[in-house]
Amino acid sequence: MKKTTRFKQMLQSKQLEFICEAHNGLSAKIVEEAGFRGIWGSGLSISAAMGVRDNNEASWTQVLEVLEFMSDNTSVPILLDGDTGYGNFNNMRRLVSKLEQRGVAAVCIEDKIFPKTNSFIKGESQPLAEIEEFCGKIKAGKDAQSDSDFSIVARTEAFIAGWGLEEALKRANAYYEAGADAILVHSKIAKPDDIINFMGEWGDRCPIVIVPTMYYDTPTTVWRELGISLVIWANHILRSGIRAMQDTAAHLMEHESLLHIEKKLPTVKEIFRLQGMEEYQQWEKAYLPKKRQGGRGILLAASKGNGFGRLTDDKPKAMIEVEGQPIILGSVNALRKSDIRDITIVTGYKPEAFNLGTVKYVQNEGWEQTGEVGSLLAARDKIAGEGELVVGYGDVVARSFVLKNLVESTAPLTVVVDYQAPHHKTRTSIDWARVTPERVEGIKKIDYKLVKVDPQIEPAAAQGEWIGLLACTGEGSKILAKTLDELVAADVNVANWSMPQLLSHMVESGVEVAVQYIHDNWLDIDDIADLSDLYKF
Ligand code: SPV
Ligand code: MG
Repeated sequence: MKKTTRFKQMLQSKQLEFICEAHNGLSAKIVEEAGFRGIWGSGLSISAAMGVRDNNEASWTQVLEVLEFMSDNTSVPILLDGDTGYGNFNNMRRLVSKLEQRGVAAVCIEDKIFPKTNSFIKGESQPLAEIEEFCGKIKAGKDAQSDSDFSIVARTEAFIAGWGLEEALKRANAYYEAGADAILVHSKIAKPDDIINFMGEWGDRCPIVIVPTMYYDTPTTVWRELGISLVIWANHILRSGIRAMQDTAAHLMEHESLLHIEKKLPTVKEIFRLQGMEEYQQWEKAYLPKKRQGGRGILLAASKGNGFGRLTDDKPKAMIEVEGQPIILGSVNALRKSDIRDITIVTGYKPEAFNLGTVKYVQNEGWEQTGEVGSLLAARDKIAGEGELVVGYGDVVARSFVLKNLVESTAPLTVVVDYQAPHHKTRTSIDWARVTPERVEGIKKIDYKLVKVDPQIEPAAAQGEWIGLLACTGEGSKILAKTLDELVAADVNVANWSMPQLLSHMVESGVEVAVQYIHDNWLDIDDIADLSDLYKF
């Protein structure tokens, strides 16, 4: 049902209805969620929320913009407090059509002179509009509406301005005859007498709306017995918000701490809920290109490193700086470039030397005894997950395209193998890899699978060197985690294993590990001589 129709029915129904003030998109949503079947777009509250007075200081189009947010954010009808209609009959015509365009169900106009002042400020001194002029405005509004269910509520300020019952009745009747869908009778006294007297004479000519701000202690049963159609709680959401904001601001100023108030405040998550983030995320799934979830990286950097002399007195080799940049930072940055943002470094020797900001650290307490898998186990919590996982060494630096290609691999597990072990160094231990098919066709796209990684493989029998990088898809990360858990449960002292041992074991157990071939474009920093290679890298 249209909002206009619903509001009209609320006015015309025999039961007493309530609507509640709101002053922006957020408060409108809060009012709707509380269960109100309608919203009062209060002139006082909207102007106050803008930081201006209820004296038409905000232009009518500025009010309209607020109304648009309120209307877009809710499904219940809104009755706008349209003050005097912001001018004469012609302004009223334009107002009505603009409100209809923005999904506002109804407008209330009051018989004062533009620019008005709030009814509770020197009410008696405020002039009332000429009855005929005001009736012309009502007629103009009714003629301007294109939806026959749009409602115009005519508000008389006769009691506010001190004119009394007779004038109130005269005006109400004239407005009703001019076509108003309901009459709002406003009163500023602390008792319900004006309303009771008015209703005694009015009968049921047309629906009556009241605003019991001042006579708030009148029991609701009185309104029912009088046959009031609609009660407006006109400013109470704004007032409660003001108090809450004042309290919080004062507390923060005084205590310089969130400690005593944080738990009492709505969470940031609650803000997101009110903003409708869930709906956004559903559409995001439908319309945004499927983006990989930012994955996880684990860099194993527990060892001190033996070939660096005094350089590793106070830091592990991964933190030795070349041109002001720790070795490991190259890997961290390459991971980040591949959208791997959740990076964990497994530390061991001198963990306090790591100072890389937004990465996480876990310490392998047994780093002096364990093998690389011991370090991997220290980051066990980071292994299984939704996005990709990259496991690498803190002392291996690869160009970012190497990582990017690796992360994009769709195979559950993928390793990078240099098909021609670099000659630039004299290493004691090379992680030789056997790969099938054996014939290495340059870097052609062939489905190469790992057979084994082992420094003991005869160089002539190897198809290349594993460069120390392993990537897993979400599925692959679960396979890796399961393998590790089973090995731990089997009590085979897997913590002492090297990564090549783990990879070879997985392949032997039937897990497929894909191979991406590269040549060069990576460095393994094992000793001081390698640092000069890094300098040139
Ligand atoms: C408003 O809420 O802006 C009203 C009601 O017009 S009152 O403030 O009581 O005049
Ligand atoms: Mg008002």
